[in-house]
Amino acid sequence: MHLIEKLKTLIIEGNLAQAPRATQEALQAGVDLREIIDQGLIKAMEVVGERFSSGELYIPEMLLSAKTMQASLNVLRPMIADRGIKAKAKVVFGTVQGDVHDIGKNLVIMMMQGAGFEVYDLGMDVPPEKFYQAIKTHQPDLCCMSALLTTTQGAMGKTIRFLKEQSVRQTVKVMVGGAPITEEFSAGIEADGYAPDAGSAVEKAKELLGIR
Ligand code: B1M
Repeated sequence: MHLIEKLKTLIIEGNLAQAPRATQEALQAGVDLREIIDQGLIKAMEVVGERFSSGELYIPEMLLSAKTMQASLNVLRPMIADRGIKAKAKVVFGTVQGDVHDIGKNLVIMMMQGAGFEVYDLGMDVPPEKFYQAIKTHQPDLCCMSALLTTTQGAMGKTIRFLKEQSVRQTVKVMVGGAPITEEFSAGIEADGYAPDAGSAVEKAKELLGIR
């Protein structure tokens, strides 16, 4: 099997033991770094995202694929730094103020990293001021917020209002998600987009940023 196809299959299967070795093999065989990332890692996570969204894969399998992708990415990291390969987009991401649920956020972040995004993880219980500071510091293309409680989803609107007051709202797209969040809620707080799960979150982010 072609080395890239082999690597892609290992990531889809979540084969944490063999994928990093296959990544090394592809490098040693002279496969271009960009091709390993785009056709191996990113393509694999696209497949995983689609299968998760369609209910064919479940959270544990998706987490394992994401971990496998990250292990492969770690093999490539020194070369990526050397070559100065640019991320597809910059993202700041946090679970909103008052909310400590971060499993879903972490999953979405792993999928975004799999898609070639550079993500700054602000953690959980993130107040509006911290989102603002991160936007000032990192100048991201996208600001992502996650909320799992009906009592904390209001903090998303509060954060967007704060970004407006500080005059940075127009510099960044805002995407929201989490179990209680709906399309209507997202529109009501004037977010730019909403996604129901980790697979579609990557697709939505690309759509918002005009990335194909
Ligand atoms: Co909590 N909890 N919890 N909890 N907890 C829920 C959410 C709850 C539904 C359980 C229940 O009552 N049935 C309920 C919320 C009720 C409500 O408000 N409607 C609840 C409650 C009430 C609470 C406490 C208040 C309990 C208490 O103390 N009395 C408390 C609140 C603490 C706080 O935040 N201040 C609390 C605490 C906790 C733990 C700390 C124990 C733990 C969190 C650990 C952690 O995250 N590190 C916890 C857990 C684990 C859960 C459940 C069981 C699982 C949540 C989860 O991780 N799901 C949850 C019940 C349930 O869902 N079965 C529950 C898996 C995860 C992959 O899914 O986070 O939905 P999810 O993420 C998805 C999508 O939503 C989407 O993609 C992800 C992957 O597909 N997504 C995005 C998420 N963010 C996105 C962002 C995007 C796009 C998509 O764009 C930016």
